[in-house]
Amino acid sequence: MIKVITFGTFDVFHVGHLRILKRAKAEGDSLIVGVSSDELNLSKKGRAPVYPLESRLEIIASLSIVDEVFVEDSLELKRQYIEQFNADKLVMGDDWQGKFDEFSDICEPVYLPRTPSISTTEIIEVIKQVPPLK
Ligand code: C2G
Repeated sequence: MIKVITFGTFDVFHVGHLRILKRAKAEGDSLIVGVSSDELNLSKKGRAPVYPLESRLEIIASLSIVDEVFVEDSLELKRQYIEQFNADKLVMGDDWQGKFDEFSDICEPVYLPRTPSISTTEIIEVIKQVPPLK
């Protein structure tokens, strides 16, 4: 039984998020997802998420490939989360390449290629440009 853990904000859920979760699940037998709190997102990205934590948690928890969700309150608690959930692998997109290698004493870090040409930031920009209805 290989347990996989991954982390993210998953704001304005899109196909890039879905694909990384599918590929994370395929790395093992069960998938545990840490969803960033609103405060963590604000401190990481300098803006509040569009979808509040409750909505983001509900979306992720409803996916059939996801076995467990929890709230990621701080980037500094990663080691604790990995131990708490007994994770064998930590999967992240390659925008985090090498960033979690310090945990290789307790689990295997795996970095997967991001889906090109889609991001929450870009979606927000595109929506901003939509002209108002006459
Ligand atoms: N992702 C992807 N392809 C995209 C966009 C995102 O594969 N086009 C992946 C990211 O690499 C990440 C996951 O989707 O593994 C979630 O992305 P974000 O919500 O942007 O997560 P982030 O804010 O980077 O939070 O402790 C780690 C952080 O909580 C990660």
